[in-house]
Amino acid sequence: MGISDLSITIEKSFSHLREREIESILSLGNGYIGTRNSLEEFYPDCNPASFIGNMYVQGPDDEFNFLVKIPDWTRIKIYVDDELLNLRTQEVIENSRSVNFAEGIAVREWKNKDKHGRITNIKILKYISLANKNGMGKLLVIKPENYTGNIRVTTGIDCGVAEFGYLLNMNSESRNFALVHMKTKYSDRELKIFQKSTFEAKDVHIYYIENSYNGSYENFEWRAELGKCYAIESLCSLNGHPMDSFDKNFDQHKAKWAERWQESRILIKGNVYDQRLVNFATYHLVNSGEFSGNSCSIPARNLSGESYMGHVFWDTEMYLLPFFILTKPEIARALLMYRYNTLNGARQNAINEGYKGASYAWESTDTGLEAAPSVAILPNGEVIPILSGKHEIHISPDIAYTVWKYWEATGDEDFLVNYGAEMIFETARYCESYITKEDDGLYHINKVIGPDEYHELVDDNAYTNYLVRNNFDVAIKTKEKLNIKDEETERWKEITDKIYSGLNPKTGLYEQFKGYYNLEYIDLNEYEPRTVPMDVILGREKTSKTQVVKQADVLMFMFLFGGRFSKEDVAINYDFYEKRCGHGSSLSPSIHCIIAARTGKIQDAYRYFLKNAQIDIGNEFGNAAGGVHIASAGGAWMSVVMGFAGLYYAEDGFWFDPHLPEEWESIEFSIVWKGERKDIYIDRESIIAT
Ligand code: IFM
Repeated sequence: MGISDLSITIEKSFSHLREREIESILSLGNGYIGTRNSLEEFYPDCNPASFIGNMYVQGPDDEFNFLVKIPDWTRIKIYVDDELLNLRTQEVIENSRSVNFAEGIAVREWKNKDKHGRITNIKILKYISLANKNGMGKLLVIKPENYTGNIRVTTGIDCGVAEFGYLLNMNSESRNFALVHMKTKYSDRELKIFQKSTFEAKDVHIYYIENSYNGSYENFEWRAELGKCYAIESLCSLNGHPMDSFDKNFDQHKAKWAERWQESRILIKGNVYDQRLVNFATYHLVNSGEFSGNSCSIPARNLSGESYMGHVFWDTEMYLLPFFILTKPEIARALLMYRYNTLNGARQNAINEGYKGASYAWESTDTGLEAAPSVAILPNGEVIPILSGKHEIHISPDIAYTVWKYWEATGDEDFLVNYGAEMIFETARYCESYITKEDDGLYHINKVIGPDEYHELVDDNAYTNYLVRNNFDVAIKTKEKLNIKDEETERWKEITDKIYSGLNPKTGLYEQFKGYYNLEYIDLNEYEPRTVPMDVILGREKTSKTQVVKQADVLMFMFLFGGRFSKEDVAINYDFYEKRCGHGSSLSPSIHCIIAARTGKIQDAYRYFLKNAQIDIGNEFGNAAGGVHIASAGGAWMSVVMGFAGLYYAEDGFWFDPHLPEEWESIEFSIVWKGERKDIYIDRESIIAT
């Protein structure tokens, strides 16, 4: 694999073991449509999949809904004198796949020698438009290198990969374009995918459409002359016939990517590899966000794979929103509007659990109703309960936190007054109904799961309590802004004063939850090097009885509320918890990077920066096949901007406390602060914001 400045290339790419991982890493998207980058002619090892951000389906026997795999618009088959070109059975002279990050284009170069010695040069470009929410395109260029012969290209939309249990094929009869028309089986929602191609060559050719249950294809047949290039341009679109020309669409898409790079790019001087890692992350962040929001959000694996079934987690608010708030606030607003639009679902969750206000779903879909499974089946067949849906309640105050951070950075009063306030109040009401006042006169939150999911049903998880307290805090501030004085505000004030925190003022250390210190200490070094998470090595039960932490928990809130803690206090907690963290989640290393950088432990920070930024490229967790870990892309951006550049912000301004890694000479990026774009330059001597 080669990663150059603004592209990533996978050479000789047909490896059975890595194929599905490559499809994720090289995926395309625009926040509304997402497509895995599969080999267009399809092999059994491939897992081609496309998703639409809000197209969730649920059957009568399903516990929850999930993003459905839609038909594959990328399918192309090439026949030379009726022989299908196939890189598994014929000689592959060259086959490489890349994504040109700068323009959001997937590029495949394939030179194939068939059994008769005929060499065909093929180039395929694919894109999902960043300028047009419903648009996709593919360009095929074919050149017979050493022969003249008959070529047939079948290009279109394949239904074989779609989930027929959930989609009904309406069997359209199209005449001069390809069209797949489907309906969701249980909700009657329509889906149409069109494709119209143009074949520029003057040569006489045959064109026909083939429609069947398995798909809709345009076919081109012609006599191809030795050494001549033939191009077929295909415009695809959702729910409407593509009207524009291929060139116009393609140009708009490329122009939009150029604009978004301008707004989002981080420049690192001094280390080319690190620059490339950050570009990789930025590419996926931009493609995840553009048309996301309002009716859909960004799933944990973006729209690039089936893991987590397209469900949306706290990952979006805590790991992706910082990037959007500071580089493209309108996308951040749309993503928060998704939470506003699912507030009724969150209210229903609270009622279902016997609480008040709004309880956001730990795993959210289009309705906001809880979509976390209640059980999972382990590889050994054991069925275990999944408690996160009922107990990982920090998602609600996490959303309130992000609403407030969005308001701090943008000053968007309209959003706060008309939408944000309601979310903040409703989540505060939920927290109030969950919390209990105990005999010690303090407020406690019992039986929760914090970010560290190795320890379930714990009391007074420090992260949850801190975020809940902040939820009341921002609710009180919002009420003050809106001139609301009422009894509930008084109650919330009392809770913020008297909520249990787990802090030992003498040592500066937070206990992750009550009783954590009594658990068995495990020296994680003894298990290194390891390729599997600690809960797999020790077993779930045993892990829960140890101090091994799955991911940043105390360190997570110290990151979120950075400006409030002294460096010494942060360092005390880092030294304690870093030793105990097994990084069983991809969300963990980036937060360790930021905390280490902020406390001046640059070598640790750099090590964690690499660990995080290589999660997908290096398949560090072994599960990239399930889709890109989009939170780790957000974590890479945060590591540079909030870690090494040391950006902090509050309502009245932003500031930097940089700690650059040894090899980095400078960092440049831009942020939007209260509607104005600021260019930031940081090196060892200066911090310049213009
Ligand atoms: O949200 C995360 C969670 O913190 C750890 N398990 C995976 C989820 C989705 O990324």
